[in-house]
Amino acid sequence: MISKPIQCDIFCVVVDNYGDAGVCWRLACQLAGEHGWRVRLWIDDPAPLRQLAPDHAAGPVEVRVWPESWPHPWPVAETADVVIEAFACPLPPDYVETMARRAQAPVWLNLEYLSAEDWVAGCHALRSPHPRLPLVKHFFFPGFGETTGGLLRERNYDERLTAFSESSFRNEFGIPPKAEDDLTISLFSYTNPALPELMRAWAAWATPQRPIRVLRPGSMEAAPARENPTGSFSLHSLPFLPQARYDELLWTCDLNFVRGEDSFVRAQWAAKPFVWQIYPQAENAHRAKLDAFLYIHPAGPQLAAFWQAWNGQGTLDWPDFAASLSGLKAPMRQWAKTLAARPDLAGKLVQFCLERLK
Ligand code: TRH
Repeated sequence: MISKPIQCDIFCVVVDNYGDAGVCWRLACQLAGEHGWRVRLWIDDPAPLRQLAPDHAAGPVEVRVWPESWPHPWPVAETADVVIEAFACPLPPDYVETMARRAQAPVWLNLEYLSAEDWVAGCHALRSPHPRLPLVKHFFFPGFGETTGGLLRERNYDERLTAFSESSFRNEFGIPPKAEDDLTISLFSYTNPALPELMRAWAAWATPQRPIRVLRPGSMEAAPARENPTGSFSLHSLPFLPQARYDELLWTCDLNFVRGEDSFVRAQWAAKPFVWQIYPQAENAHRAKLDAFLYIHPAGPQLAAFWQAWNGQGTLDWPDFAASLSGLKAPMRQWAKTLAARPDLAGKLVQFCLERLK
């Protein structure tokens, strides 16, 4: 018998940065807030979560820090109907033993990384029986195609966007009001050897008639804006914003530089031109992922040269990319519309679990 509401444990190991915690928190909030599940998020390092969701103690998810040592044996009542291990993080062995002692085995999912590669659709939902215990783990792959696990997108996304005031956001962070030809850019990236070159290109390209303002989130404190002598190029440091407010930054900008996984998805929902710095992997495994996304995106051919250069292949040509920006607006909006019309990841995951919990 499954409990009502459905209980779900999500396990997250923070490998680095914000993405592991960011994805888990977003999913956990949707399962609890939109689907009424009782969700616990087990996280080994709560530091990134404090920045992503400073008010996380207010709910709707119960956050638990992985204990140094787990009680042995783990009580059956302390397991859940649905168990999600994020990005193949190893579950505590005692917890797994206890999962097998439940009257009905939990639905056990490994939430995988996002990739646009072809093989993802074939691997989504595959079973992996436990070698010893009567348990089956399923692979749950996020993805862009209809036969994948979909993408995280909150039900109230459009409502929040409609209620958003760009002028209030600019005012709050001391960014001058938008003039017609001013280009506002958000910049969230890994250490990138191409950045100094890009900064120089921006400073050279900007004029008083077409100024560039770069908004760089992630500084611990907002610092005064830095400008070139004519004031046509300025760099504004913004604090690290809570997750929902990061969307507001993306909505404010004409062009967004994003990275990793979750900010990359948010830039697509924001439907503005964007540049992705992919998470670098050993033996350049990330190159195939980058190319796979460029292949499926309707503006892929126009984006390819600049994106590849931003990811270490080729030379950045800012004037050329800047000239393509207005033509990128329509395909970005079309792409967001196409993806938003598909079922979202949390909804698909709930459906998947309910079918197996009957
Ligand atoms: O931080 P990331 O690089 O995270 C990850 C990790 O490197 C991880 O190990 C890897 O597996 C994964 O990428 C692919 O980038 P990402 O995924 O974009 O996560 C950043 C999160 O931080 C995202 O949820 C958006 C959020 N964010 C804010 O909430 N406020 C901010 O001001 C900024 C800049 C980001």
